[in-house]
Amino acid sequence: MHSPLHRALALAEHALFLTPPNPRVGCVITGADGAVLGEGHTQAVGGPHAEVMALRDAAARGHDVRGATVWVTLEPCAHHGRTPPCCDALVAAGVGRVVVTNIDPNPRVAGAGIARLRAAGVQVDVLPADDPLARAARALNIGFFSRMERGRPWVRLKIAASADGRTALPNGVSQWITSPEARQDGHRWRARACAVLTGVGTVLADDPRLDARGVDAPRQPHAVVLDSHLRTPPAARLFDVPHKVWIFTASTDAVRRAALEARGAEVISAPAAPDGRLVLDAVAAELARREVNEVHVEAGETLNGALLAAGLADELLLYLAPRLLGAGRGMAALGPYAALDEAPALVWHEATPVGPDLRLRADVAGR
Ligand code: AOF
Ligand code: ZN
Repeated sequence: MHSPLHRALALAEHALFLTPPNPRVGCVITGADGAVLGEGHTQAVGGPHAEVMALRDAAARGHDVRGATVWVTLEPCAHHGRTPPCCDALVAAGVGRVVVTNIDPNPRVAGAGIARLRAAGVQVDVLPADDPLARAARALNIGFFSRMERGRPWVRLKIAASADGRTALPNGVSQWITSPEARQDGHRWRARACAVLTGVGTVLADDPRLDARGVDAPRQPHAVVLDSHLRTPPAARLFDVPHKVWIFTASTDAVRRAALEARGAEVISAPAAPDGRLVLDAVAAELARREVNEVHVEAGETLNGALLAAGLADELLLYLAPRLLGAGRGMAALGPYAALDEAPALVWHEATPVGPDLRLRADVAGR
């Protein structure tokens, strides 16, 4: 059955590039006859939430929302964050019922919004967690849920490869294995992330800009470089883009640090393991502390392998080209394993043609 929650979810999807680090939330208000009185979605961070946008929309259309039903894709907030609590706005407006897809995992909300609505006499219904709409609303904000529930971002590894999984020829040539259509699609995935992350090896080899281009996105993800020894060149192209640049390092070289800071980077000290590599768990925790929900990784096989081995890679976003390269670089430096069950397992959940290529998505199965 088509419920107003489907419309609310579609509104939330419209906010895909807009709201991070806030979750994308949609809200529809219906009258007794089911007619839509108002609707809206979360605005850019610091702006109004979905419920407030829907209440304003109803007011602008001249509708009375007393006794109305509110359909919203996340529990209305109960806290004073950058904006006042939505549950209070709904109570003040006199709505009769609120239907929510998911409880807000933010510990400052986490059921308190629902409790306050009920205490004010508003009927509140929450979908079961396995309802397809609840799942879809959660998936839309997978990074927000990850940050709130696990204290770390949702990490998506984007890899472009040949059909036999090669990301570059033995001589290093990798541009362009996949098509312009696949590359453009990849930019949409960059744009929805809070951060685009790579390793210094990729910066030195490819000089990527790490921005989202050709996407109608109102904000740019942060660019993050993992750079143990501060080898990022101050002339790197990623500095030419109007995004924040965060460089994680274990180096204490003040001269290099100053040169990068002069280019606008924030240099962040992180612990290193005895082998000199950054402790990835610490980097992930710091990214979450900085309100990073989704991390879009475009790195080489070393960092991809390290993230997978550390259990920090949650999802693969693969673009496979219709070409066989034979010898060449792989997707992720892992193993060698002696048994199949030692190797990370995946759960495929999407296969879509993009131009001449295939986009494949898989979750990394927890072990
Ligand atoms: C809602 N409706 O549309 C969204 C919510 O700093 P603030 O005031 O913007 O609050 C951000 C928090 O509000 C965020 O972490 C999440 O818990 C919740 N997001 N809540 O009622 C919305 N986007
Ligand atoms: Zn709110």
